[in-house]
Amino acid sequence: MRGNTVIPKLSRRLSIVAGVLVTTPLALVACTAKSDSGAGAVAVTSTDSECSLGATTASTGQVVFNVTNNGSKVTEFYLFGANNRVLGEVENIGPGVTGKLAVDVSDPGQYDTACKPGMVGNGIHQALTITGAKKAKSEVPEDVVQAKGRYLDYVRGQLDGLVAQTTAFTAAVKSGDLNGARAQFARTRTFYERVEPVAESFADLDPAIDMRWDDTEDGKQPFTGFHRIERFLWPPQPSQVGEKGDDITKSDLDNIKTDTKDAIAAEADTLLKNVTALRDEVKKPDFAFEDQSFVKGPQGLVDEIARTKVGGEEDRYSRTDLWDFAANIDGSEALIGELQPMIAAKNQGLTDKITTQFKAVRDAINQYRQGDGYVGYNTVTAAQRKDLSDKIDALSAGLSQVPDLVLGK
Ligand SMILES: [Cu+2]
Repeated sequence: MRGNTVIPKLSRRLSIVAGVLVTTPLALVACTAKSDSGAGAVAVTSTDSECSLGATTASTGQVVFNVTNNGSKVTEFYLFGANNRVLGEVENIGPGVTGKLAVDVSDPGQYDTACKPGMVGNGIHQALTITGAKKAKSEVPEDVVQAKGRYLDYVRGQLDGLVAQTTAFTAAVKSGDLNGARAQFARTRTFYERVEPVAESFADLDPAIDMRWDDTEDGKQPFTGFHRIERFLWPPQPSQVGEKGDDITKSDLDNIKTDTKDAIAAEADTLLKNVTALRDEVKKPDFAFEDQSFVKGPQGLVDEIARTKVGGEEDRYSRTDLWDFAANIDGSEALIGELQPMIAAKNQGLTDKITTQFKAVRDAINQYRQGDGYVGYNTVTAAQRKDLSDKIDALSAGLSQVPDLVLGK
């Protein structure tokens, strides 16, 4: 998980703050006037304490959100569909900046949106009603549809691996074989980190499985999943308290008194239950995820590392971050592998560039290999982290050209 994506259940979110009046921009009027086209743009204004939608209804078809951040903190915006699934999100919108989200919405009905100023907590939710006739999804080239099908097979295979490894990992935790559990922790997470674009579309399961302490609002929300167990296996020390990304906060350190053997055994059971639920959901024959998530996945995985992992915040107790980086790159390469024929047919130069950039990142990560794993990330210096991050940024820039290219836009 990229961190900071805790979202409460849909049922808890439908108490909506009513009566926020926003002047409708002219562009919106012009757009929604063509009601038969199904096109519409919703202006969203995010401040540090409010999330205002310029319209509370939109039409089926492509729904565009122009999200302006008038607050002082970086914000995010989400659209949720049935079963609390994330249909689309736009992240990292800085103060004063407008981010755009375009989502194909085929079914009319009640939807939910959220702004998340500061990228922490539950977010500020507003309902959105989608009206109009059921629409076919916008046309996606047939080769992309087929590539997505093959990618889904890969994801399902990884999730089988995740369930098997988590079964062994949680059994070790519960039996008191803590050295065995420590040895399995990073390897178990690899299966999860490879398929994050799919896992993250489950707005309840992803945080429950992979949240960080930072997502708990200093302990106001329950701390669950892999990282809770990680903290039990590698208890933080007072000397680790500090302000940097991979430091431990005081509240986190104080909270370790709740990591009793019984509490952690219960967390282990819940973790296994949640990864199994994720596997079972994705295994359903009618499971689908957004075409946009698929074509943006390669860059999304790489940006996970660049934006929210290279500082060492993900695995701050165990220092196994390099395993996660490598797994994100595995997942990104698996996605690119499926898209490659389409990219190469249209732009061989880009294919070559991406291949070279992947190799540079892989080589950078591989220099930290030790045994069948990696050195502790605490031993990687600031200058080395910067070098890694520069190579990841270059790869991200290359991958950013992929979605429009393969969708033929
Ligand atoms: Cu993660």
